[in-house]
Amino acid sequence: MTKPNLKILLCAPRGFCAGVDRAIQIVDLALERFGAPVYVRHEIVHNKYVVEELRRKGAVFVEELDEIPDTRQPVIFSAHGVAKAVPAAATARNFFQLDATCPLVTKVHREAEVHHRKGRHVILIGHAGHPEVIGTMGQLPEGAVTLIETIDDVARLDFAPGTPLAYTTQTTLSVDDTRAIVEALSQRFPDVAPPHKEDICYATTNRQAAVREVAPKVDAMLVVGAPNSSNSQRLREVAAREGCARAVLIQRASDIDWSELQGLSTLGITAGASAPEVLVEEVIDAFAERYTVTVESVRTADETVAFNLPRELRDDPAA
Ligand code: 2E4
Ligand code: SF4
Repeated sequence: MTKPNLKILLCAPRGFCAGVDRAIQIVDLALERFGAPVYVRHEIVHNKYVVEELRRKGAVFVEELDEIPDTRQPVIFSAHGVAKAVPAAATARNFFQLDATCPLVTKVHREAEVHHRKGRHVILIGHAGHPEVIGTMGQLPEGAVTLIETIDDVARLDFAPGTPLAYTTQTTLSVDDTRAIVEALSQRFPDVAPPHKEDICYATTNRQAAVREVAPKVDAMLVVGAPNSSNSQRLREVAAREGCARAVLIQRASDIDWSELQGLSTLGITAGASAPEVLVEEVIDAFAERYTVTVESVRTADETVAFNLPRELRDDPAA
């Protein structure tokens, strides 16, 4: 029996960003230099495959520092960043700390601090309960940050007239939703201080743009990524909003619901910033078993961003 044809449009850029690459490298190098175990607070990035690979090599994942025994082995903070109380508690226990927080998240942390120092109340646009939001809110004292998630939340803000305000955002939000929230915010509070440079990061922006380009051209869009991955969830939303009726988030090939994906002639594939390319390849291979596939890359941006490793892990610490 001949297989039906399927044209796959592969979004580019997709998958690992510079912050994820750096975070995983930090765990790998720590294992190499200091041996197992190394402790990692929270999933280093939101991907089970990545976490399992590192666990296999000797990483021990915990949610909180009190799960870690007294040790001189490295304790690594995940790419999403941590509240100030976390390194403080680690220092109190004499832990050897390695910070895998993405430098673009750290940038938001420092920005929030500057606003606070200048007497501004900080409005954070983000998703409640997400570790990055917990980390950013935890840069400032209790009550100094107000979290908003939607345009409706803007209407509910009740600052006294004349309160100096600033806003910052989570790095992985929907570019379109955030624009609308910021517009509403600036309308209600014309003097609200914006970020120096956009807080939604380059990788989030570029991955969403590629999906926006591909989604209208395909019968279905698969986003390789985890349910707890904010940036991956946003990619699925963008595809659905661009009119792609079947926009689905899958962790890997075994998640594909073949009954839901019948009658395809074109398929878009992308991957969240925390999803390794090997899982994209696995998905393409699964389709190649059922279809005669042609794969075309649709590139909407080139990425050259790379971040330095923490000093403790550089070959030449003076460099
Ligand atoms: C830190 C900041 O934040 P999200 O849930 O998208 O994290 P994930 O681990 O999926 O992606 C990496 C990352 C880490 C993104 N922004
Ligand atoms: Fe950093 Fe952006 Fe990647 Fe998040 S998605 S780790 S902020 S580069």
